[in-house]
Amino acid sequence: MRKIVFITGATAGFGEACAYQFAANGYDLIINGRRTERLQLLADSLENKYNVAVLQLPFDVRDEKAVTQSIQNIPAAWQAIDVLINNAGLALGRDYFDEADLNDWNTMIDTNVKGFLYVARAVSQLMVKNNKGHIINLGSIAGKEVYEKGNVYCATKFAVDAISQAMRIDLLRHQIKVTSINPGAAETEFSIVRFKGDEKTAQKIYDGLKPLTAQDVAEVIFYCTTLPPHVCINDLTITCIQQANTIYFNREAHT
Ligand code: NDP
Ligand code: 8X3
Repeated sequence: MRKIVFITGATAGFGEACAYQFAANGYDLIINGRRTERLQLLADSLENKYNVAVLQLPFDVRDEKAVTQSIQNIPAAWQAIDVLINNAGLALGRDYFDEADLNDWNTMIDTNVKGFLYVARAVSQLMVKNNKGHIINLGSIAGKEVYEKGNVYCATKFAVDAISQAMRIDLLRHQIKVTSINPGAAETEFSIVRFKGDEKTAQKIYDGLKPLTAQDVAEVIFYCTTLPPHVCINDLTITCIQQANTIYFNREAHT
């Protein structure tokens, strides 16, 4: 029987790379994001390249009703989800606490915490029904250690860390695996989104670095799903070799 992976935020970055990684390994895919044209292009590409089945599930994770209804109405043939990659998320702004924009804070909290919870809850209910499942939550190194001007983005990822621990405890009785993946700097659309389209400022984040790629992260995520049924990687922090934590980088090492 073919396996099914459900990926939120599959239209870019880690989510998109995971879609290719899992499709290459024979998974059928449920893909989510708000940009429907990108979802369509991705679905076409995955179907043509890997001969897998793809179900598009466009919704904004902040929309509680849309999330719950879309997931509850997943066609019966698609409900036995093996892996959820709970990935949709973003940072907005990098400002001192007293100068930050409240809209940015609200959007990050609504997406990274509340949206993340809506998806995890609805999918975990399907997994409980089917008596199997592996939930992979995208946290961040920013959820392990706060950095200057990281304030609320870091807080949302600390929340992801706490929720992952809580899920692991509460889903223990159903033997559902919960893995928290915590990448450091990775070059995706993340910084362009964070700096609201300012590509020059976004690029500075990676100056002198060979950062993680989306593919690096997708390969690690996929690896976590290949272990025997009794083995679970609970929590992983991944950085490029030039990053020690959220603050210390060796930007001179890369030429
Ligand atoms: P990208 O910006 O490249 O991709 C983000 C994805 O999330 C897009 O597919 C976007 O799709 C989706 N998304 C954002 N908001 C929503 C929403 N409201 N509803 C549905 N989908 C949404 O970023 P990354 O791939 O880098 O980030 C993915 C996750 O990894 C995030 O949770 C991020 O916090 C985390 N992370 C990123 C790191 C990095 O350095 N890149 C490091 C550590 C963690 P669309 O716009 O089409 O809705
Ligand atoms: C993204 C990594 O360090 O830019 O979560 O916050 S960082």
